[in-house]
Amino acid sequence: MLDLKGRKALVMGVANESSIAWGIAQSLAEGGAELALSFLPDARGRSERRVRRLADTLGCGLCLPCDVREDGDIEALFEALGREWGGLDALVHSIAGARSEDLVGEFTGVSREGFALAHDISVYSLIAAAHGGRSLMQGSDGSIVTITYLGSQRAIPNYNVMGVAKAALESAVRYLAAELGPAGTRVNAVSPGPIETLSSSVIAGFSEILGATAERAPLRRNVTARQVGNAVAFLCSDLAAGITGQVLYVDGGYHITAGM
Ligand code: NAD
Ligand code: IMJ
Repeated sequence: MLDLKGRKALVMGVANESSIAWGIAQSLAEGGAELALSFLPDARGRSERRVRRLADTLGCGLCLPCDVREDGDIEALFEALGREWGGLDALVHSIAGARSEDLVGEFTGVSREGFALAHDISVYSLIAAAHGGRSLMQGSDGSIVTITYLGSQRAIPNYNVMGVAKAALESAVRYLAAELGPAGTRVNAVSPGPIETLSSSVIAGFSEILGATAERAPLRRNVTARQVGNAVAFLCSDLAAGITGQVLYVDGGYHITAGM
């Protein structure tokens, strides 16, 4: 039985109710975990109000701002968790970011700055969070989970610099798993198929991508954020005690197919 009672879990990356991170938070809460959410703050406090309203529905009192481009924000986040909880059992990273102009057209046109930004937000942030949470997770059979995409392995139209960043993210999962394993911390990634969220719905032709994916996937349907959340909850639980350094596809089997 999946049981996360008494486990303390941080979920990074809830922007709104369609965020994959929100599906993950719901699944972890259903498993009995106590939650903290971190969000990207904005000047007007709008995202904070939105995320707090969602957190309240799960009885989650800890909503903490964290812009992962800021070392000080990451330090402050884990300081606050140390103060409030004194330990951490699960850390979920569901964050990506690139310039919109780098997610369309020619990959060779990416700028040095655009490349660095995508890797800073989407890859370095996982390493920095693992570093920040490391001492809090020590001795608790901790679990770190990040969210990747098939564009790390295949040249998917327009995914471009994010594909390179996701390949680096999956490699970081393996290096983190190797380093943190001796302290009992497991590190894995979940790779969902396309889901309509803030980060995907702005992509040109996204509804066509959803349709084509559902048609070709062995399960003949798209996946939901809750299905991703359930896989993350599994990886955070003792049911996955033997799994680390892995990329688990939650994509209806799409990645095994070949188009002809
Ligand atoms: P989303 O927009 O809801 O989530 C992305 C999150 O990243 C947001 O909460 C955003 O605030 C956060 N973020 C961006 N820059 C940040 C910064 N500087 N500091 C802190 N947070 C920052 O979209 P989503 O689709 O739920 O994306 C979550 C993860 O899922 C991403 O890693 C994405 O690559 C991955 N993913 C998405 C899909 C999809 O089709 N939606 C498929 C596979 C993988
Ligand atoms: C993103 C771009 C191109 C093709 C894409 C995607 N496909 C899918 C996505 C096929 C599924 C969504 N995805 C997996 C992502 O990781 C998206 C990351 C992302 C999206 C945006 C959009 C708005 C913006 N910056 C972004 N940075 C990262 O300004």
